Formats: sequence, C-alpha cells, structure tokens
Amino acid sequence: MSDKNPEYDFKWCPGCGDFGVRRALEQAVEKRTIELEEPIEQNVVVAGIGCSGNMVHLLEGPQPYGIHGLHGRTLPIALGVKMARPDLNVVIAAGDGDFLSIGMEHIAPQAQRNLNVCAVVMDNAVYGLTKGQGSPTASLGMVTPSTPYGKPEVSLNALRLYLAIGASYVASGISSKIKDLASLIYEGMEHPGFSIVHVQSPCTYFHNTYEQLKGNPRKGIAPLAWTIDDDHDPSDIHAAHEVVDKGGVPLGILYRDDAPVPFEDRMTEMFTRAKPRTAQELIESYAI
Ligand SMILES: Cc1ncc(C[n+]2csc(CCOP(=O)(O)OP(=O)(O)O)c2C)c(N)n1
Ligand SMILES: [Mg+2]
Repeated sequence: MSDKNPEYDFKWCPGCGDFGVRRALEQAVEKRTIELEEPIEQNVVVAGIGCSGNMVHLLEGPQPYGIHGLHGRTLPIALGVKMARPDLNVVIAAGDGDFLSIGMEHIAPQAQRNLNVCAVVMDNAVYGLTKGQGSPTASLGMVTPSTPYGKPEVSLNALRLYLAIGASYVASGISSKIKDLASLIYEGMEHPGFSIVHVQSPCTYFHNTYEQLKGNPRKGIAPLAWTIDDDHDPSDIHAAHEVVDKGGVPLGILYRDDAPVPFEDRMTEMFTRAKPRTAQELIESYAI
C-alpha cells in the first residue's frame, strides 16, 4: 500500500471511501501545520475500532500522534487528551457504528460542553470491519447479515441529530470529493468548539452506494448527494434544519455557531477560582 513501506497494509478494500477521507484528512492537517507553523506532533488522531479506525495511521514520514482506542469511546478519550493538553489539535476518526451506535451516549454531553475537537465520522451504513451488519444509518428493510429479513428500524438521520443536540459546527461531505472534504475538515479543526464532519464513505464490499450517491443518468438514477446553496447562512440553525428537511445528502457546512466558547476556556477560568484543598480537607468535606 505504500512505496516507502511495501509491507504495510492498510486493510481497506479497493475502492473503500476511507482512502479518500484519509487523503482529505492529510491535506487538512498539512494545511494547518503549514499555516500555524506548528510541528505535526501538535495534532492527535483519536480513532475508534472499525475499518475507519485505521485512519490513525495517517501520513508517510512525520505523523500526528495517534490513539487507536476502544470501539465507541473516541469522545471520552478525546476529552481526556484535551483536558491534559488543551494546546493540541484533536481530530476524531470514527465509523458510523462506532460513533452513532455504541458511542451514541457520548455525543450530546460533548456538544453541551462544546469540547474543542473535530470528529470525522465515516458513514458506510454498515459495520464494515465485522462483515457488514447494519448500522444505525442503514435504511429500513436493508438486508444484512444481522438483518436477514430486512432492517426493521428506520435509518437514523445523523445530521438532524447533531443539530438537535447542539453541536456547534456540523458539516456533511463525501469521500470522493477530496478537496471539498479537506476544506470541511480544516474548517472544523479551526472552529473553536465541537465540530462534526459527517462523511459518506461507501463500503465497496458490503454496501456499495457510490451510484446512489452520485447518480447515474444512463440508468435513470438521480443523485442522492447535492451541494448546499452558496446563499445558505450557516449561522442560522433554522436554515440548517431546512437543509436537512430537503432530504438526500446535502454537501457543505450546515451549521456553524458564530460565537462558541470552547470547553477548555470554561475549565481554565474555573481553575482560577478553584481553591486547592489538602487530602484531609477533601475527606472531611465528604463526612456528614
Ligand atoms: C466493545 C466492542 N464491541 C464490539 C466490537 C466489535 N466491533 C469491532 S468494529 C465494529 C463495528 C465497526 O463498524 P463501524 O464503526 O461502522 O466502522 P467501519 O468498520 O464500518 O468503518 C464492531 C461491532 C469491539 N471491537 N468492541
Ligand atoms: Mg461503518
């Protein structure tokens, strides 16, 4: 998979959308590194478990730091990194199963905190690594190894969820439009708060959706993906909901809070007011 390291194998299938996401993430991190004149080690990729989790192995040569953590726990790990080292740029690489199924309980609390990280969520509507079971974003009736008679639940609209729980930056991209995706990720990293870039990243082996997403005029298939109008105002939450209501897969920035206060700023301010206590004082404070 690599000229410099021919023995290394990314374990992504040919055509996997995650290749495009990796390239976009590389471009975004590279741009940030150049613009801020920072070493690449100022960046940390916190990855979940899944095909998407391989995003932790990012670049050739100098690498961002990477933590390949636990399935569903990218956000708690990212919170820990950010609390210990608020100066680091933390990017999360998660799958739709990882983020929206087992990890679902963590999303809203981080939105309320406005944790200053950028989560890149790769949506292929399946659990790719464990052989194609349906994920929350799989559609009603979809036949998978875990739903042999069709999925009995309707699909989760992830963008609507992110807007509803108060994520302060919500963008939607597709793995095949690498430059656009790189810019959405770059903007998400720049945004001082909880950013989510939800990416359609098809699984060519278990659920190949390229044709549905891009359309095929010869077969009369209309594209699901469409670009958000230039006149959309991302600071308007109602307009963001209207974009989602139009259906399909909108591409671009849906919502961006104009004046977000990142969690680390609140914590830093709180530390200035917190009074240090001895162990004895602490124990006594718990005594009734
Ligand atoms: C706690 C826990 N539960 C289940 C698993 C098994 N497991 C590994 S990856 C995965 C699903 C991956 O799906 P997704 O997050 O969508 O990533 P993809 O492979 O599609 O990129 C599961 C269920 C695990 N590793 N740990
Ligand atoms: Mg998946």
